[in-house]
Amino acid sequence: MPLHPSAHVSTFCRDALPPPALWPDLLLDAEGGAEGGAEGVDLSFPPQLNCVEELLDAWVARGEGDRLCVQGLAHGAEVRWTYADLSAEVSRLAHALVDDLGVRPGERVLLRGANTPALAACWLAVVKAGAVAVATMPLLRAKELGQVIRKAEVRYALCDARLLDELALARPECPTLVSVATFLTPPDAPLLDLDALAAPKPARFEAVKTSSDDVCLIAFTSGTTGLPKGTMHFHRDVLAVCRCWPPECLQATADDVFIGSPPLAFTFGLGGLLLFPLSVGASTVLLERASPDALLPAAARYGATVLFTAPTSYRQMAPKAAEHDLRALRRCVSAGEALPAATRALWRERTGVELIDGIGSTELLHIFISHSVHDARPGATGRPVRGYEARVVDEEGNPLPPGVVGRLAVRGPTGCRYLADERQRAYVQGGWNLTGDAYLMDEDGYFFYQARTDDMIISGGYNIAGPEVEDALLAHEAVAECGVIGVPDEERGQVVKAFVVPRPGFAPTPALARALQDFVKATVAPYKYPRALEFCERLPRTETGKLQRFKLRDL
Ligand code: 3UK
Repeated sequence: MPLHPSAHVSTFCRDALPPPALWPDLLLDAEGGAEGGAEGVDLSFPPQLNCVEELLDAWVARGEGDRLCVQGLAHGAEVRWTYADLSAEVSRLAHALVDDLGVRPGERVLLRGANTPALAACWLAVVKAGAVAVATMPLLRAKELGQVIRKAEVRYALCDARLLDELALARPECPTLVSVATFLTPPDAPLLDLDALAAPKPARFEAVKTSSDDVCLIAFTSGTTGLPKGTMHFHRDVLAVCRCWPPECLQATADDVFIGSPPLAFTFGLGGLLLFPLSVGASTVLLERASPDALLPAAARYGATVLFTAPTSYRQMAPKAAEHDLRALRRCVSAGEALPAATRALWRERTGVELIDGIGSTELLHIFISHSVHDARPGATGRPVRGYEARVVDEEGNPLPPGVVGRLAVRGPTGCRYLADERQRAYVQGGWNLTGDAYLMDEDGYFFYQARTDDMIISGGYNIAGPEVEDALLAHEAVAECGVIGVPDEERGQVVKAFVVPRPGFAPTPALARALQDFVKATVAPYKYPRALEFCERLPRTETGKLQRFKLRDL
């Protein structure tokens, strides 16, 4: 499939795309792809497309500019921007980027900040100006920032003034980075203040006429080994994910108020807290701090109706949910790691809301297997989202029958394109994206997560999935959180070991350990029970809520 003529002046992104033979199959309608898309979803895109024009400016053009769009804090004060406000702000910023910083189409612009209206405006301005947004997690340190900047040959950085230190530390090692501007800059600070540059600019900026297959964002994903991988996504990919999962599974309307915790630098957060609300004309609340303790009161205060966060966050919030007025809440989405059936049940019991689980990945941009509130099945992630196909395959890539555990393979309108990375060959094989997850599909086409492929525990000849054992433990009243891994064992190869964080009021005694082991034996096949069990105060997790099993193994 030939690409449309690019509007990029910097050809870096096209040059860094994987060779065509290593791309995944793309299921798009006519124009773009050979396969044809799904019924009921428009996956055709014009040759020329700037996704910000569609997501933001189109609402103003349709006379909906007065609708509430973004809420959050700026310099400690509440911000309430309408679509017209945000559109004007984005235009002024885009002028500043082009006129003052010299940003040209196709150049990479790093974004660094916690979730705020200002960060969202910067992201949209970069993309509207035809440049490429490289958003980074606020907790990244100089070393990791340097890796990202060098890999994506980033030329400009837009940084929340409060997070400048680590970026400044990285800078000497980053020859491509020519300028750093700040937003949310304190008055009189000796910094290149982006907002001061933008303030006098016109409130209209003609979006750069990018091609629908020009790259507009590079999202970095870090595994446990090697340099972070940059995944490249097009303007049309941004619209494709808005057209697939949200209408089918989330069913949001223009009156919804979105809120949640995932950073905009994590594509789960970018979609859930920016792209999806804009795509339906709804509003979004961007919180700098969204720990479970902060999220509940914020959801109540803003009257949030749609919530996005990770499974552990739902589990931690559930006991306190009754203390807050969450009557407006109608959709709660869980992703990032497996949702234990116990957490689903607990959240429903405490809030009355059935969680929507969905598996997505940075490589595929957003969720590709999920369900609506009406067809949730405890323990299952769901079925392929329309527009996507999924199957379970063996080592050679052959489909396996229902009920058999194998590797998850997915394809759809979006897919993996690593920036100049040999690991492309591992993620995409025979046109299918291999996510690295072990799954099984039942007779009804529901997909059941087992474990990460490299995390399957093999003990005494049995294959055991840690998350299943975790699920069993989580049903016990004494367990706040837990993580299950395989540890080396002379006799059995590996044995199942559980790390358990006890709930307040439960003492971490040998008697409790034995009670938990017996509890697991009584709920799942006894050979799966944790022969080793250790209590701890907290579990190691990433900024995106994922359990770091490799750290448990190193303990
Ligand atoms: C795991 C899940 C079971 C799974 C993501 C929604 O998590 C996201 O992207 P990442 O690149 O990680 C991808 C991997 O995370 N995973 C995610 N969701 C689930 N496992 N059940 C789930 N519901 O191993 C997957 O391969 O960080 C999630 C939307 C956008 C995203 N980027």
